[in-house]
Amino acid sequence: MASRKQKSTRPSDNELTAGSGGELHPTTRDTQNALTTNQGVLISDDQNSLKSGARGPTLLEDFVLREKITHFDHERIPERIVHARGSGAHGYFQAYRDAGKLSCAAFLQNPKVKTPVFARFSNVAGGAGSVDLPRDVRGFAVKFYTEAGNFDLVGNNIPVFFIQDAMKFPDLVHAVKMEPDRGYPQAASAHDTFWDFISLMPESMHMILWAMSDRAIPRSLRMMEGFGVHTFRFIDAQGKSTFVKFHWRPKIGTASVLWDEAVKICGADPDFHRRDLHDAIERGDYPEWELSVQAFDQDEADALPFDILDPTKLIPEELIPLQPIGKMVLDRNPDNFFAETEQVAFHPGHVVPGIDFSDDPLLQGRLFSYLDTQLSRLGGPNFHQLPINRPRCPMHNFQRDAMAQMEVPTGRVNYEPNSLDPESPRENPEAGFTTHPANQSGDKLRQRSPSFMDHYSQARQFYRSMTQPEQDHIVNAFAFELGKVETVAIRRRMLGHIDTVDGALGKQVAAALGMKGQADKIKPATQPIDLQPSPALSMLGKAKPTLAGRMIGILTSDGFDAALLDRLQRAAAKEGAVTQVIAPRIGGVKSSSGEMVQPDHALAGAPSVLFDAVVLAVSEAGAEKLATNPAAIDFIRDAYAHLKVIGCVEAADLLLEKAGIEQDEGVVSLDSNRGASAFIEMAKQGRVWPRADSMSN
Ligand code: HDE
Repeated sequence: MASRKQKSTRPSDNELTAGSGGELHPTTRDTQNALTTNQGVLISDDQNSLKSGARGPTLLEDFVLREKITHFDHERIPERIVHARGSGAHGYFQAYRDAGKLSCAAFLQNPKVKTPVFARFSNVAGGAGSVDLPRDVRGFAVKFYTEAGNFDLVGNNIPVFFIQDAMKFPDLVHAVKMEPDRGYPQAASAHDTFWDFISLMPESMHMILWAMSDRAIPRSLRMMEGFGVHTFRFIDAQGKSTFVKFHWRPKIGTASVLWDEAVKICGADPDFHRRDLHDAIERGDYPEWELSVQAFDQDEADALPFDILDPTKLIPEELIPLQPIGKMVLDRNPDNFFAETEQVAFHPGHVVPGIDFSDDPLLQGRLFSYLDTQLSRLGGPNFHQLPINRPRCPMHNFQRDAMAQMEVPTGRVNYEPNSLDPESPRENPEAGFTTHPANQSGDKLRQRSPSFMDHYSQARQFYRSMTQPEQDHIVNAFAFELGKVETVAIRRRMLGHIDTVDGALGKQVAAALGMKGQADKIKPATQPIDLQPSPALSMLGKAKPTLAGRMIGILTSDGFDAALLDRLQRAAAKEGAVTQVIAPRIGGVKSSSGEMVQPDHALAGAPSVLFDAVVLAVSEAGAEKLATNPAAIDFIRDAYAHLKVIGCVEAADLLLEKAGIEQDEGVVSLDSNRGASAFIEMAKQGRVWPRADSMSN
């Protein structure tokens, strides 16, 4: 056997051995890149298991093989029962100003302090390996590592929830997940068990309207709003409580994809959202959100036409405005997906002095559930010691031992009170967390408050607050989802609920399903009322022209105009957009000046659904070739059907013709010198909505 090459090197922490006189001296091996077992034994051969003879059986004695395989066998931990598929990033939160009037929370006091955060965005229904763009609610969870302990704001991208009481959560989740006998559908609510449950739970109607809206198919995790959903409390230094609702608003605005895009993106790039977040942070385009609260007292709460403890209701911001309190910037990708994004353990019960709970019965149930789930997901009660979960402030107590203990607590004292160690941790009545002394009294009973009984008014308000395209999408979403429901009685029941939400909506959905006049008659527990529409609920209504963070796909062919590409790239960069060059082949594309350009994508792997706007920058000869390429025709047809702005050189006319496209205001000529900027101006407006009408005529 060849002798092991030995070098004397500087010792590392885990490589010191005690020498004479207690002195530590280095072992004689190169630890920089030595492959070892988990016990630190150098490995001589990582290619072959130990066998009895070169062709003989493997020996049980091979501890190197067994350790490696055993570790591998246990690499996965149980995935989250909901929100299994998620993407995370590090960053910071910075308060705009001292929020002491509302809350004494340490991280809200000093605008100079940047509090580290870790955010995780997630899908709810699908497994960890499912796709990014099913129709689904998105989780929006943020862990603030504050100087007074960890605060987790575990919210969603929709401000209300399906159910009012934690008792129904397991049923809801069972109903939406794959059906238990057949094991499908994965990551999809369009099946009988989900709609059966929903049709029997009128309290879910408000959330269902949101789930059928564009909110459930976001364009990017960076373009989602986030909500704390429940009413929480802020507590000031004097102990005064103010109710608050939390809101996150993305700096680059909200945006969604169309349903047909969502379906196609799931095939073209199942990691569309995860990649988008990762790439944006890698290129220094850091996503940013503003955190606001709606703050109100008991009198204001009492004046609202619904109960602030009911998580199926929101407070229109036209009634109680948003007060911005700070911003979150995500500026660092995780180093390791498993160690950070997978092992991060959020819990709405992780609050700090200055923040407290309300009696919302859904929140109360969550306060039990999250700690409990971490025990089985992360293997025991020491998950707070994992680097991603550890508080960044000092942490001392007498909790000891248990599975996966990673600390070595010292000393004789592991109890309190004690007299043996005066330095050991003690409680702090002044600065310690004190629960707001809300007065509680009442009979013990299992009952839903009568103040929770109006299930339709806010659903109606939501629908009536949408713009026309948004309303159309809701109709289409219902038609798609209910179209997948096999049981006719469930469809009829749902049509009855939708009718109760809004008669016109009900008619359109029934017509789309070919089920006119078949809606069940629903008898609401409380008759719905007509609330004032809330324009702030519409994403399109409040969208500002922008290309920030958006992606432009430029389809090229050999002989493309290099100067035009340069103009486009510069104009797009000025608006904060990213351009990507697509070519027939990944090996390269030759510009008109003979320069070989390395494209970002081959056409076959870059359908137009991956971009917000597209450009056809082809040469005449290139257009002729592409005219016989189905991927090129699909690229254009889809871009047009998805109401995208299309920039074209004259040579692309042949392709437009082949794709059967009628030129409209959204098809912008790039042939003049002003072409690139005209295209950018048009693309900033977003989708070409009038085209939807002309296409449906
Ligand atoms: Fe969750 N939820 N949830 N939830 N939730 C979990 O915790 C639960 C609810 C939310 O990125 C689980 O660690 C109950 C509302 C997010 O790791 C679990 C109820 C809202 C995430 C759990 C709710 C959320 C979770 C699964 C009703 C929005 C992902 C794994 C009483 C305000 C956090 C885990 C992450 C995850 C329970 C309802 C948001 C099982 C019992 C309402 C963003 O503990």
